[in-house]
Amino acid sequence: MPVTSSPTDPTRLPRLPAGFVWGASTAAYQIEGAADEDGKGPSIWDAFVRRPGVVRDGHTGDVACDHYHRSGEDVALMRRLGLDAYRFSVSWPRVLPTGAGKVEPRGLDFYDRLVDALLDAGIEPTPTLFHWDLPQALEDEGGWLNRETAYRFAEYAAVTADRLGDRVKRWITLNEPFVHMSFGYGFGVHAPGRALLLDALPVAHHQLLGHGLATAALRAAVPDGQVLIANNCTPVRLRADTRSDADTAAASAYDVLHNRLFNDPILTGSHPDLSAYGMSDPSWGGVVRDGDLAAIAAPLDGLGVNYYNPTWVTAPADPGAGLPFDLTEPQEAYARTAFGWPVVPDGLTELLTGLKDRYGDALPPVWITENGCSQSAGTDDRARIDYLAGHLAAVAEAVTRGVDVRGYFTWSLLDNFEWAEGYHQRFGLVEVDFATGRRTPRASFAWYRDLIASQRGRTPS
Ligand code: GBH
Repeated sequence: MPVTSSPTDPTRLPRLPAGFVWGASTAAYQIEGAADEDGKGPSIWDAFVRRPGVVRDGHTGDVACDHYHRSGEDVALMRRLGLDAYRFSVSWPRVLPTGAGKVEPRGLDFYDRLVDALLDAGIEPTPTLFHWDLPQALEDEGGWLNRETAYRFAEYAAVTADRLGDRVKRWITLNEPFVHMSFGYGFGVHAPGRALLLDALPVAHHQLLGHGLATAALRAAVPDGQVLIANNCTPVRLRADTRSDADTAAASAYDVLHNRLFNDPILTGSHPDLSAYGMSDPSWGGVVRDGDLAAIAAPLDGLGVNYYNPTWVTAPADPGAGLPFDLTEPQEAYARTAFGWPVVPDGLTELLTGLKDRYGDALPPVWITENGCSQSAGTDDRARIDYLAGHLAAVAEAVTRGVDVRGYFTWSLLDNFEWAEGYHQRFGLVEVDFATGRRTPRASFAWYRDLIASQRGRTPS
């Protein structure tokens, strides 16, 4: 059955505003491989994946999609899709092998060539400066628990923008500082593998400070550039059978930790009062210094939002022990991705209108910087088409309700190294055979290509 006769016919999706930017996302450690080539230093992920038992089947990103050697082929795929923009990340230890000091020109050369190839293909390069692959040398000094890392991040931003800023005009500082803090330092399921629970909170502030200082560095290096951050945001929901005051308080606490801890400082210039939600950290007072919030709240050109699904929360079974909420499951029988994540497109409308309600005029234009789903191997990925169609309709609905959304980057262009899941979760519009590196576009690839063309009012070629 041809894709165009299905209910997800791309020509029948609501029209996004003129000039809407259509994109796809990837990240350095998840696709590049070439883990120690051309002078690249080790990152915390190069170290973490070597610990026994932390990544399913001991997979590593040593080779991944081998994008470092196949970027020409990958840009050709993007051109076939008709992408307006490509969001990739720059590997900090490729540019600065020990995180600071000596620059590795071969690392910058790789991104320089990639940027030129993208521009030749009419695709806007949209780099993210930090997608979790901190140079191991900085981890040895405490990583993001150490305030100094924020200053090193701004120096790295300046070096990278000095080289690419004549051609790259839209920059993203951090990817999902919440997930890096909680998975990396709170629970230890991602690099650097520290399980500090709420003692990880300084990692939030130091990443935000790094964002603010890097924003200033990017403004100086690229005066006509735009700066964004990509925050992982989730609407917080309660089950119908758990709606006591304690449940409501738990939902507020989770919203503060996941969403507001990272959006409030940037958009309003103040941290939410964590202690009012049962999350005090004894060191927090000393962590936040005079002037930090002014740097963090520097005006942004856009807020990047990575959305996968809502989060269901209840009051903690054991109040007083650990966190002031428990995560739970919805009662509704939602479709599930291969990862087991519920498919809830209206959660994206709820999230976007909720941001507008909360921040009002302080909310800059929003960009969906990630959205997508994992599916089992094979190229007939109808469930992915349903997922994307549903979520794009949800974006269109939010636009109708007054949210200024400027672009959409699907996660992901390629199957790739899915962190603790290794190569077991496949998020790509393009299937990758990791034994050979062979790329095979899926049904969703043709669908997304047709969607982009029809949104532009053209017949797909
Ligand atoms: C992003 O993180 C990353 O930026 C990207 O690198 C990654 O490959 C991609 O998403 C796919 O994972 O079990 O229902 O509670 C996403 C962060 C955190 C979002 C866990 C979904 C759990 C859903 N994710 N969350 S659920």
